[in-house]
Amino acid sequence: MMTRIQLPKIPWYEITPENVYLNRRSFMKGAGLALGAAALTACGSMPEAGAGSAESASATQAETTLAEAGATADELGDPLNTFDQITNYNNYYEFSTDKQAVARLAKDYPTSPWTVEVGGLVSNPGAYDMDDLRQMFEIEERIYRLRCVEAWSMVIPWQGFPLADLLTVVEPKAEAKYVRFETILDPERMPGQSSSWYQWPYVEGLRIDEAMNPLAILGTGLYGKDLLPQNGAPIRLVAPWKYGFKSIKSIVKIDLVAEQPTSLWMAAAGHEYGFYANVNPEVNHPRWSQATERRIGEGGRRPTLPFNGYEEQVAYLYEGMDLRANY
Ligand SMILES: Nc1nc2c(c(=O)[nH]1)N[C@H]1C(S)=C(S)[C@@H](COP(=O)(O)O)O[C@H]1N2
Ligand SMILES: [Mo]
Repeated sequence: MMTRIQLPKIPWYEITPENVYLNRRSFMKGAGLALGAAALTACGSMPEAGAGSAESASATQAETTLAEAGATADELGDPLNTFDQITNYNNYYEFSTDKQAVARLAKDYPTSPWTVEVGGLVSNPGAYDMDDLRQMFEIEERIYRLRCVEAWSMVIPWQGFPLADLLTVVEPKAEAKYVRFETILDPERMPGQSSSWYQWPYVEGLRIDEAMNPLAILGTGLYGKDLLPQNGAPIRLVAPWKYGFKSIKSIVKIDLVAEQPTSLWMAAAGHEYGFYANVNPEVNHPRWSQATERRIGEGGRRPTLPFNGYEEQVAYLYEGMDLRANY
């Protein structure tokens, strides 16, 4: 079931500039219910299809998966990658550095029951059972491009809920400036965690305003099904304007913190993988160009878009920042 109790949310227009979603109708149609219909009425622009009240629109849309709605492309017209591609070409170093081996090695990884601890600089910390999280928040569908720092990409129809929804519930304190995420530590069942190349568990972070941006979701499924282990079941971050490594999988801990967290990749090779990791065709990786990418399933290369094509939604976060220094 995808109908959820609605908790009070920070209205999107209070946390993003006004222009963000105004002309994203193809995105809306493609994603079906990418946004609460209420957000659109609030900015005076009604959904094209199935007008009617905001509540009834979201109630009916919430039952329809992307696949059922017949969505086959993202808002740029690029076709979705297949379920098979998305679930068999994975970066998940806890299992293997071989992308084609991850699915097999992760297949039986137990992801239920699962608890996510949310704490740190918050007024209302909590340990949430995954089943409760699924009930607490309205699960939405988003078609996002995923652009790996290795210069390949896919288009993925996710389910999930805005990270902002969860943060709103735990009430970050004024001193909280960053969100720190941690993957499960389980070396007995995750063979890659025996490798001393990396400092386990996998850690990632966002600045709090990035985390509150409506594009940032906690993903719980794709193609209308719960996530498989190789994609980071049962819950992972999806921050589509950033290189894929920011979208940390199989999260067990979320902390609000005052200092910028050090991610696993910053600790391993900070000169190559910075904290921000915004997709940027103008800033090359020290060992390869980021100007183009290979879309999985496609021949040739395509240009890489600034912020992976989400510039309109996120560029305001980085105004006045040197994006070359803050790679
Ligand atoms: N815990 C954890 N999260 C991770 C990774 C990882 O190795 N471990 N790899 C990252 C990288 S490099 C990418 S490109 C994406 C890949 O997500 P996907 O396999 O679902 O496409 O997951 C990211 N999240
Ligand atoms: Mo990646």
